[in-house]
Amino acid sequence: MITRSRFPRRAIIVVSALLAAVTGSVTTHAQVPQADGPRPEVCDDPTNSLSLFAENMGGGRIGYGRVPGKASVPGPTLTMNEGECLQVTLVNDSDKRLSMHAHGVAYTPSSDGTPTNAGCVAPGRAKTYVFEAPAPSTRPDGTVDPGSAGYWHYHDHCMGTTHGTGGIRKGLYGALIVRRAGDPLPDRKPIVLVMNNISFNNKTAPHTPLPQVNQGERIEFVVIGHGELMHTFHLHAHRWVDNRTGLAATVRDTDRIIDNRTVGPADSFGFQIIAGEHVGPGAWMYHCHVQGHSDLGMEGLFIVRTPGGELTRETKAAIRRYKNQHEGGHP
Ligand SMILES: [Cu+2]
Repeated sequence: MITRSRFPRRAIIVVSALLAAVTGSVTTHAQVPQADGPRPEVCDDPTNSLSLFAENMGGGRIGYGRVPGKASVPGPTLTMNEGECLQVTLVNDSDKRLSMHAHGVAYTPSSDGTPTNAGCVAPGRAKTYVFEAPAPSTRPDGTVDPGSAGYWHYHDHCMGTTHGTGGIRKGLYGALIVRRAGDPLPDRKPIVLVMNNISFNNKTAPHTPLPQVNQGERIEFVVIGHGELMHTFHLHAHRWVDNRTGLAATVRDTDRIIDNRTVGPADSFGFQIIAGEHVGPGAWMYHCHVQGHSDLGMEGLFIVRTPGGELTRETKAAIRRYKNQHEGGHP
């Protein structure tokens, strides 16, 4: 529920605090009149808050992490539900200016994460960003506000250039999932694959992710593009629907069913599959289908174990062959 705030934020905090003192609870979204013109309809009180720590990693990489010393590429997957508001405090433990810029959600200029809107964080400093995931609704004119549910992402927008080109190149990116009420939840943490120049997650085979899951589990993939190149993402032996969730609404659904999708810079999509459905356990390749890119190492394995969690002999042999094919690959 969003409001047009008509008082400065400081006043809203005071009002909220007073209400909390009186009623023992905090209002989620203050409703106050407007004095100084319209301002963006972004929440004032977060539903959830968390910290991200950006820091230098090995191999010239820089990543985001949930706790100091645990940065990763990609950074932590952030998840919101439509209607929620997320506050993220970014702590810059690296030696370069950086930020966090989110796709798909709503924010005021101060949470834009760009140099233009003074959203960068100097080394040793911290900054708090606030993001809202609007829910769909009907506007007064009868048209539809589509909401914000989707497979989105966040990334640096300050390092190297005003577009964060240097930060993205070094690994400052991650997935942001906004769910709609009723969306099915996966059985495991989402598998996030970022096609960043000639790499998945800044790695080439055989160092790309090799996620292992059990046959029959509901598995969620999030695929994101970054860098300078156009890619195509292909997953072997599985298929999904080319829509918001990757899921068919009914058995008569007419949306296109695909197993390969174009991914340009900052494109993102996701889907859920049942691991090994119709095909069983195996080492199932995922790769960029631009042939020259896959030949340069843009590939990995989606490893489906038996329902009981065992690797079959055939799967083990395939993993060995895959590793042998890529001996000497770049870490
Ligand atoms: Cu490619």
